[in-house]
Amino acid sequence: GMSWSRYHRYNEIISYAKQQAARDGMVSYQSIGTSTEGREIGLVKISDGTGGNKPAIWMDGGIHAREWISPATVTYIMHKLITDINYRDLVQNFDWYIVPIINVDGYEYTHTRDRLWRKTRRPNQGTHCVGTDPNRNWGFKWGGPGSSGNPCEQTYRGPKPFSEPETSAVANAVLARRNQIKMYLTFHSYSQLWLLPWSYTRQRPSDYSELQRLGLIGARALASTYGTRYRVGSAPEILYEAAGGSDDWAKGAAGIKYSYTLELRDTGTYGFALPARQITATGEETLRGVAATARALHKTL
Ligand code: 0X9
Ligand code: ZN
Repeated sequence: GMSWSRYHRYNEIISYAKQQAARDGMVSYQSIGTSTEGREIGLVKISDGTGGNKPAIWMDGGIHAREWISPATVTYIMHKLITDINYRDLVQNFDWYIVPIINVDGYEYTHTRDRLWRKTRRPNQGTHCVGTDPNRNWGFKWGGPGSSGNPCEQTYRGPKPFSEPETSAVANAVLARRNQIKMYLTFHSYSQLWLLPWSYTRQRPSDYSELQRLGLIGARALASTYGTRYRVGSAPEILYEAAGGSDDWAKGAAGIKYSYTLELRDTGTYGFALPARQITATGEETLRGVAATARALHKTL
């Protein structure tokens, strides 16, 4: 099993995912690519296996290395979808694709060298500064506002779109299932925000009110669990403008209508160093938010 009382290393999370796949016929595991340092990027599929693909929901975590609550929460939700009968409807109505950690090298680096590392670990040419911001590296409106061309900055976009093997692997896995995936959810921390498209521009997409409707349903269900309040809105309106993120790419390039970034707990008391004793509560409230949004999505299909 998995303990929720501490944050786990990359190997533990991947082993857990593989164990679930070995034990439960509803769960499968595959590698979708390899990081710069040679780590496997794992994708879990949860599907009740009545043959044929259903509408699907994609969830990923750990784009940013230091945001430990993200892989922990995604793993918690995965665990509940597999084991808790209260969420069986969600597995009957949707296939779930889950990547617990995208930036696997960066995640390990935050455990061994630098707790506050954010970027990937690929060396850059002509500088000693290492890494690319994997949430400025996606190939939709790449190079726009809020991204840097300087490899020494935290928001370095990389030398070209999908220069990082990690973002490229995830993008290819999403594209291969683009017609099946109805919602894209990516988990970051911190600030307690349910972010709606777009992030690259202040302009709202034409379906903004529909995206906002499902976001508000999620945020309300999340808050009703332990009172954790989220703000719902686009990044330029409630955070900052930033181009090259996975959320904008999922909507703008992969054509997935419902695309959201969740910024999990907290609002700054602990920030990225959220204590492990908050994993269960964060996992539980986020699960309820995701479940409510997924059920509302199902009604629209
Ligand atoms: O800046 C980011 O990538 C995210 N915030 S974080 O503190 N986790 O780094 C916000 C991402 C919002 N979406 C896009 N900018 N596309
Ligand atoms: Zn982040």
